[in-house]
Amino acid sequence: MQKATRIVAEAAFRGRYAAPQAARAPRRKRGAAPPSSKLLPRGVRLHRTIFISDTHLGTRGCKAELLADFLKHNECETLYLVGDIFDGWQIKRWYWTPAQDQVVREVLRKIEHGTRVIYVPGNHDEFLRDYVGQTAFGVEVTREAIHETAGGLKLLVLHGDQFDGVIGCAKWLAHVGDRAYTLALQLNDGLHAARRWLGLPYWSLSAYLKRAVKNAVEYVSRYEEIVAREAARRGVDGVMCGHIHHAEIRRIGDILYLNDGDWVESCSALVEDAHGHLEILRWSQSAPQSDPAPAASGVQAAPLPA
Ligand SMILES: [Mn+2]
Repeated sequence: MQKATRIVAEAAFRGRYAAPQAARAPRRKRGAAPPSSKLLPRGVRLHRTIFISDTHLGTRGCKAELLADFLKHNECETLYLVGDIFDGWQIKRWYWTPAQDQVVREVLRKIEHGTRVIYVPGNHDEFLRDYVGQTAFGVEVTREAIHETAGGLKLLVLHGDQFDGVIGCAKWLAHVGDRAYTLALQLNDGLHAARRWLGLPYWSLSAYLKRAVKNAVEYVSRYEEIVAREAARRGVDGVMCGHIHHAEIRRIGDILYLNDGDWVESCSALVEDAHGHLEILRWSQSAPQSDPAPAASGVQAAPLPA
């Protein structure tokens, strides 16, 4: 059993995007009573809104135990599933575990207890885009959404894959850069021996990796800028997306750029409290500790296949 731990990040943002005056009363769901902090069991936190994406259920990469644990210990009035929740691309190699089952049960339990769940499909679960405008099992499916924070900010909520074509950096190289780190260390010795045996000249793996990481970082920042530009064009205050597996809260011009990360590597969610404060939560097995500032994450900026 995973120990519930919470790592708080981006504390600096606390208060910066808070409600200018008193927070507005959150909108109540029709019918079921909303979750109330008075009734919460110990160790459970109540948020106004939780955003998660890129859980890639159905793959081996999905950190389902941690995700189920997170959902168990974090309640909310509204839960946004910001795409790539199920991985339909892996349907031929479908991988399902009791923990992944538990994730689904946790979401359904939330609905039963009055949480509004809004599902914005991504590219890996685009088969669900056929259900846009419909509600299934209490989950509202929509192409994109506008979320208004308790502080009155209008956030455009979308997965973000529609910007892939205009980024102009090689995503596959960013992807390779990410994968290369884990593989390279294992392959390094064998690779050098093999190249020597084949009579090939020395080839610097580290130089290659440096290039790949630089590309990955460029990819992320290009993506963030393009998404923010779209948000500005749409006249909203901010944009909440996923897709590149890189959690972030930052200002880009007048736009508040928010990305809730993923549950393949970083195990992160973006949460809003009753006053409209926005923060990134990272869920981990280890003891709670402060999360370094986003810029300090360095090589972890490399995105995954989005
Ligand atoms: Mn995606």
